[in-house]
Amino acid sequence: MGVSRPERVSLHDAAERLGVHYMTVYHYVRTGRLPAQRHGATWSVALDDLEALRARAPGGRARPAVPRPSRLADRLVAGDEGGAWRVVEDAMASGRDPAAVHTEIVVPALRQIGDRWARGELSIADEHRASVIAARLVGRLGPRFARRGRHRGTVVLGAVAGERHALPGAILADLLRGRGFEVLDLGVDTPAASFVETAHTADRLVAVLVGATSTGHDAALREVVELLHEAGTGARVLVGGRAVDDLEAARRLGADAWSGASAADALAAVERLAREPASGA
Ligand code: B12
Repeated sequence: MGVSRPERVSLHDAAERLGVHYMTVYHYVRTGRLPAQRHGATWSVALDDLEALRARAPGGRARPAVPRPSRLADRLVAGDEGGAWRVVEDAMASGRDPAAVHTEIVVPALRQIGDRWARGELSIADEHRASVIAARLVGRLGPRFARRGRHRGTVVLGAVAGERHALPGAILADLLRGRGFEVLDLGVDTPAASFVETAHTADRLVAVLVGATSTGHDAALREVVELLHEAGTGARVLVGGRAVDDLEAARRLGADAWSGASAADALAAVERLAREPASGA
């Protein structure tokens, strides 16, 4: 006695009080935004928690807060594709555009998963399962980056032979598409000659981005850069990705420039090149 227990209501009541559909409240519960208790087949929520949710939303209506990357990381690791996609939807409902979903939520979530793997908290199997779902999310978001009208020039992008991290390139490709560039994404494990072949076919080539995420691919990076320069494509060759530390490392690999430490850096580097007249050929 003496401790007052918070009053609880059903999800239908909660939906009415928030002025949203029942499924929206159910979604809040499933994604952890609204604490709930299960009694058999039904759920109840505390009025205090409902008020806290309402207080976070402008106008008193339950507008989702920007989800934390850890929420996405948890859903990815749990193998919960539906829950992971709901995190993306919540981010967009909270006003984030698809580019911000990538840079503020998907990329940090993937990095958290890598850190957890490095600390021994996740197995390689966990990481594989999580990245398959992440790839599906990236695929679902892809069409939202399409731009109409004449493109601003072409970027050829790919990860070198031996490199299997596909997500960094796929994400960067979409961010570039969102800025109006045509992107020819060669994916991972790309033979050096394929970069050259693709660069030759590109319409108004702005740059070739050659990347590696895990270390140990310097020889392959150098080979691609050399071949591109020798082939007379006229391409400005940028190397980047997590495995290339800085401009000095990029120069040692023979590149014209470094694409930077983040997606934002890479976008800025390509934007700069797009404003300059093309060199040579
Ligand atoms: C998912 C993942 C995998 C998946 C990849 C699945 C896929 N389809 O992509 C799988 C399970 C296959 C995998 C395998 C391995 N992985 Co792994 N992986 C990751 C993880 C968790 C996320 C990678 C990712 O997508 N990151 C998010 C991206 C978007 O961020 P980003 O790398 O910073 O990329 C941005 C910039 O680099 C930038 N960028 C700038 N310029 C350019 C230019 C180009 C051309 C590109 C492409 C990008 C780019 O654009 C990107 C977009 O923002 C990372 C952890 C981490 N910190 O990233 C480990 C990580 C990269 N993996 C690691 C390792 C060790 C491995 C394995 C050796 C062992 C393992 N863990 O299974 C193998 C090796 C595979 C190989 N030979 O290539 C290490 C690498 C350490 C190192 N020093 O090399 C990391 C850092 C984990 C860790 N904490 O140690 N991995």
